[in-house]
Amino acid sequence: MSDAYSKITEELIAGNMAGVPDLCLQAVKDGKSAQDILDNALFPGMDVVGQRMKTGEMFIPEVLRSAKAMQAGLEVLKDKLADGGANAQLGVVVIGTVQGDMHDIGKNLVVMMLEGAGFKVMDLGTDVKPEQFVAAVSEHDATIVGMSALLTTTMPKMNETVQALTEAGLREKVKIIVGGAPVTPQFVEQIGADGYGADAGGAVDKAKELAAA
Ligand code: B1M
Repeated sequence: MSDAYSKITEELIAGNMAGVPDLCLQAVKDGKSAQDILDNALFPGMDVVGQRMKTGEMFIPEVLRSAKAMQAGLEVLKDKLADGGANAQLGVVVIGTVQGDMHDIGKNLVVMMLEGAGFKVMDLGTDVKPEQFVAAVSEHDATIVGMSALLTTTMPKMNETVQALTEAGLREKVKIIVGGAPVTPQFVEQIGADGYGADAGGAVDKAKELAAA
């Protein structure tokens, strides 16, 4: 890892909300791509935070500061993550983190990349109940629903949301993409969703594929 990337990783772990975006901007000016900065500086930092959270070396307030520093870094990279399709009209995506789950960094990254690819995105935020997904699909005439979950305990809410869409008579109208660290392709099949994104880029590829189908 380069010194510049090590510094970003260190500052992310330390929760430096001003330093992380400044360093990301500097890396962009030095010719690094946004994706490279994500893959080799920001993601490795969050991995360390996750490990330290698990072992009790970091507590929630510290993890939150790191999360905010990561979000600030993402904001700086946002425009550079677009893949040039910003003028395309690929459809409307309703997206959110499922009920009971407050994790939104990965979901926000998916939102940024979908917008960059040319989708109109209605971001419902976190802790989104199945009935809120259903209402938003009708209200915005959405063609794709995206759900994110980071907790094994909230994954069943994805299944409940698929069922709620079916009961509301909307299942045929929308394609459903799910993702988040504990989600697997097998789980996607199990709940009858249409696609899986292992990461934000994968989510966008799947959304484009489903939009074209
Ligand atoms: Co939480 N947390 N957390 N946490 N947290 C995890 C997820 C955990 C793995 C940490 C650990 O123990 N090692 C663990 C979950 C264990 C499990 O269920 N298997 C955990 C826990 C236990 C908890 C609490 C229960 C802790 C507690 O209170 N005791 C609590 C739950 C709160 C709640 O949600 N109800 C909690 C709270 C928090 C904070 C609020 C402090 C904070 C979240 C802040 C925020 O998001 N605004 C937080 C954080 C930051 C984490 C870790 C450290 C980092 C998550 C993250 O942002 N990663 C996380 C450990 C880890 O993942 N290493 C952890 C970076 C992000 C870019 O990756 O979100 O995976 P990710 O997104 C990826 C892919 O998953 C994918 O694309 C993204 C990358 O390109 N993706 C999609 C995501 N959504 C997608 C949707 C798609 C497609 C792809 O289609 C629609």
